[in-house]
Amino acid sequence: MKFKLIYPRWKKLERQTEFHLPPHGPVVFAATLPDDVEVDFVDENVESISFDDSPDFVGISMMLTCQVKRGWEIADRYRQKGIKVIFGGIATMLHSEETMQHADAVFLGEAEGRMDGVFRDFRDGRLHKRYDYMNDFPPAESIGIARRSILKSKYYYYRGVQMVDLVHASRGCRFDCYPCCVAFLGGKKFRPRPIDRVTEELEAIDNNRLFIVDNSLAQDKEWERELFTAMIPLKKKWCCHPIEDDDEILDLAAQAGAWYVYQAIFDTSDYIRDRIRRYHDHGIAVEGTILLGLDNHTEDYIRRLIDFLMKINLDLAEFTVLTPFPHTQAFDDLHQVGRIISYDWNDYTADKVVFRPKNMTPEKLQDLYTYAWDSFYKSEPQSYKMFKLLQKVMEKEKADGTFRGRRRELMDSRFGKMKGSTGDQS
Ligand code: B12
Ligand code: SF4
Repeated sequence: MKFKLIYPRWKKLERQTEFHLPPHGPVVFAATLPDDVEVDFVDENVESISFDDSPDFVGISMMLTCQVKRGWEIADRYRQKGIKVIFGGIATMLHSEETMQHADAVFLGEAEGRMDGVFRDFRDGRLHKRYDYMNDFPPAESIGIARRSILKSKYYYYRGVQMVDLVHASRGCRFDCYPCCVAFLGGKKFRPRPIDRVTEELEAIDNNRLFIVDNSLAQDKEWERELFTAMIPLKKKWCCHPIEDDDEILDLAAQAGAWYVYQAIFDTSDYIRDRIRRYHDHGIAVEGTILLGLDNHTEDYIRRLIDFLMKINLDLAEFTVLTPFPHTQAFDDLHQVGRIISYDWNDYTADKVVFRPKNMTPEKLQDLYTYAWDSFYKSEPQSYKMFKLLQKVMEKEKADGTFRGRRRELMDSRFGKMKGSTGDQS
């Protein structure tokens, strides 16, 4: 059966250097499909969709709120041709009612162990409108090796440098932060995958540089200790969300190849200053993620926050504005008191102000957002800071003999990787 799986395009942050990472949800999902399903994957961020074909069944995988309207348009076109469409992924769960208007089926929840049933229903002509497995999580042991062979690897290069491959070692998050919908999606329980399954997957990936996309690695010290210890012999280099603030764990992470972390910077405290310093002490770089527009933010506060960022030697910074994504506390609070000014999901890119801030006008916050990017990258442009970060990983690779060389990268970027070298095990 021919199944066309589509990942709709979305608008990247206005000020961010534009590059594309290989989508993760679709490849993890593809590993759950029955063996006889032939997958044709299109990432619309890197190639256009040809609507001239006639697949047996279409799947649309949506991660972000700013993808949903495009996802619906794509579905409408296939459904006009009489082809059935199923939606899944994070943004499908966040926008399920609206998405149902454009779907033959919506799948809510994690796909492991469920696709044989869904595809049987499709073949038998009794596809359900809604498959709801929210809060009914499959065992972490059932998460297979992502089916990366569906990706067209030649697209995931930036100026001849291969982008990181994505992988995850756990699901769920035991924190429940104000602007975040992860508790709604994956529950508040930390669900680690068995470490041998993770290392098996890491070994199978033909890319030395990875992005471990887990919500936060700082959820279970013992697990981190075991995971990093098991990763040391693999000599991979990776970025991730926060790592436990503990010298022994940071040291193990560095030995296991921690390259840089995305770390939220929410105030100008000594705690934050020291947190960043401790990563640096262990040779781990830091990309600060800074959310602007919280209720305690005044113009003066934001300006001071940016001055502070310059002093703590962040390697990179990514600024976004508070965005009330559905199924977050932020959405409930702002919606309830009528402070949301746009419900157009295309505006929910995290660089547009879609609500009325408490201490300033929306226009002022929008200006401060631009000011933040401009000020931080004034003395050293973003591309230069990115290059310095790349140099750091190359130094680490040269030190342990894993450096692939620019020539090989350039060949791969032009001609794609040799067949069979994508690490797919499915
Ligand atoms: C990785 C990631 C990214 C990567 C994505 C890279 C890539 N190419 O994939 C990057 C760094 C680009 C990114 C960017 C952003 N992200 Co992000 N990201 C994530 C993260 C951490 C993991 C997503 C993931 O891969 N999960 C693992 C996969 C395996 O799970 P999954 O996709 O749900 O797939 C499963 C099922 O859904 C199902 N499935 C998937 N597809 C399909 C399809 C069909 C047909 C079916 C049936 C089933 C199915 O099968 C899979 C296996 O069970 C999530 C948090 C999270 N835990 O989910 C946030 C998250 C998705 N991001 C979020 C946000 C806010 C952003 C940003 C907007 C802001 C920011 N800076 O963080 C930016 C985008 C800004 C912009 N305009 O450019 C929010 C979502 C907000 C929203 N509603 O839009 C999340 C939920 C985090 C949060 N804190 O709330 N992100
Ligand atoms: S995923 Fe990050 S932001 Fe969301 S609840 Fe967990 S720690 Fe907080």
